[in-house]
Amino acid sequence: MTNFTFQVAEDPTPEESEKGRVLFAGETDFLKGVVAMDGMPPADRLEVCFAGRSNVGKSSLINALTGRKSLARTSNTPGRTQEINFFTLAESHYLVDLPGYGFAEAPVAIVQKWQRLLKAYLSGRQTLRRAFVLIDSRHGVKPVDEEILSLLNKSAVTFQVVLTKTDKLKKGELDKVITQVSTALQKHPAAFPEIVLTSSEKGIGIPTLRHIIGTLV
Ligand SMILES: Nc1nc2c(ncn2[C@@H]2O[C@H](COP(=O)(O)OP(=O)(O)OP(=O)(O)O)[C@@H](O)[C@H]2O)c(=O)[nH]1
Ligand SMILES: [Mg+2]
Repeated sequence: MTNFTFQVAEDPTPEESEKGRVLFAGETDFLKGVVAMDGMPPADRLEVCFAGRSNVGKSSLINALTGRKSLARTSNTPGRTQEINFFTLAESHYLVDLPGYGFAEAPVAIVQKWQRLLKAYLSGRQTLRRAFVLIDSRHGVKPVDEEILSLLNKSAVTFQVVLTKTDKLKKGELDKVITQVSTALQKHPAAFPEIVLTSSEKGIGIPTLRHIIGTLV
């Protein structure tokens, strides 16, 4: 077993923040929703995706990053995002909102279809620079998250864990979940060794994530 140490991503310096801000101040638009690999837009620019369990806050995070309240559709109903949604950012990036996994109430056939598409996407997209795997800070890494982490590992896609909804936790609780997540990540060499703490609701960690996306080449 590898013995990486995982750290909480530091806040960017004012200059770094500014670069991230400028990137995300660029025009953002919904491009298309994709249900099959042959519907993917051309792989002609840098791409990052947001993966995670249903209801973890993927669409909310895209809205917080872009500063647009309803660019990506959010909902209290798990399983809201059912297609792979492509958003353009400043003509240089795609932001990709993935359907949530681990939604027990969806029909089996639908779940299998999503899983196949998700696998094909994660293992076959040349321009995918980083997958952000969102983990609800109240729950930590669950067995269903392990599946996606293993898939990313096998596909050699660098992934970075983003803890969501940290506004719901107390300081001590946050430390516990950081330890749990770090331990779970030990066995995944494709894991980027920094964890990002966020709250889309309070804007926590948003400049940090903008900066990280801005530094990918
Ligand atoms: N308190 C709090 N609630 C949040 C935060 N981010 C998202 N939520 C809530 O969590 C619920 C799910 O958010 P979504 O962004 O739709 O989640 P998703 O991961 O896109 O869900 P699916 O598309 O169904 O997989 C919504 O009710 C959001 O308002 C946050 O930072 N803090
Ligand atoms: Mg969604």
